[in-house]
Amino acid sequence: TPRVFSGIQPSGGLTLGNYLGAIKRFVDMQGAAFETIYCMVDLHAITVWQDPADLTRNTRELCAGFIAAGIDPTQSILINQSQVPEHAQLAWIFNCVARMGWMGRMTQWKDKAGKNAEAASLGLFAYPALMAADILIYHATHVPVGEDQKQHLELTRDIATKFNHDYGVDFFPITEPVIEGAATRVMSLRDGSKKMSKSDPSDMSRINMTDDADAIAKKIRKAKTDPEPLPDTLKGLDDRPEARNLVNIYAALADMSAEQVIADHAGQQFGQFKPALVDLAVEKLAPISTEMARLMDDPAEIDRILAAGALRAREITAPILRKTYDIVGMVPPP
Ligand code: AQP
Repeated sequence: TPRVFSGIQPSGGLTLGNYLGAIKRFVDMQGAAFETIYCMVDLHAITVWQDPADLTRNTRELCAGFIAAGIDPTQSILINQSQVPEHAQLAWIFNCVARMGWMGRMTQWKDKAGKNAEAASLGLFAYPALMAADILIYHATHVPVGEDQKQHLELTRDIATKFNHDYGVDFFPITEPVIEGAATRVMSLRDGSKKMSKSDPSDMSRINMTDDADAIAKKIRKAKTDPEPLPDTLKGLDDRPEARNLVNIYAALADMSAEQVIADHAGQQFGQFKPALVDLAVEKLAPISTEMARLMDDPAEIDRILAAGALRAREITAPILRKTYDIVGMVPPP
């Protein structure tokens, strides 16, 4: 069976963008067709400063979010990155395979380091090599992600290709990004040209997975739109990023295509469409946030789930790391 790996950073609360672009699709891939491994990537999170107590809490809350959204920890392997040391060990090897120039071209690096790259952490620069290691330490072949991760996945392929070529082996697979669905790029509710992000300073720009029904309703009601009614074809949304975003969110929440949503709501004003979206969002998201809160009441149980996941993961990662060291020429331990 093909193996799926993906991760999310515990760098703040989960957003609707993380849910629709990632977690909901992780749930869809769970089942007989794939072996699924999902990860809280805490080592990635600390590439920018994280308050230690917040990091612990956010990691547990992310785990609760995965489970509440439908990831079954007995069916999928659910892990916290730092508990499976082979991720970081393989990342070092990949730091020596990847080239400075490749990393310097990453748009996420350029965006996050900004104008003051001298002050950014070395870890932020090396981020994509760790991400390649996360994936390839499982020989994963499929990686479901949002649109923003496409470039990092291309780099993962480059690293696998160069490693295989340099050492004359056919060891690491060339991974396929899986960027599908109506909401591969959920945009900010305040600005249709920016992606919805947990680190946006404005809380009104995003829906958090912990928001209650009132907060969800308020944010959607206040979401930026234009004065035109909804068109009768998708094409009519081409220059209307905010309207397009709300249609995409509706489609992804309802498991419909954006075309279907337009067909059903053509000609409606936002005064009509937004309340329909509020109802749908509350119906789909409220049970998840309630379940997250329930799970968070028992952090020891979450820790047990993560520990069990790490044991299962290491059955896969330890032999792959051993083989990698062997290929590289490291003297094996007795
Ligand atoms: N707005 C989005 N639309 C669709 N998918 C998204 N993802 C994130 N934002 C959107 C997808 O969620 C997964 C995990 O992302 P992450 O938390 O590891 O990193 P990120 O992309 O940096 O997420 P944020 O929310 O934007 O965090 P900050 O603000 O800390 O940078 C990925 O699959 C991503 O594509």
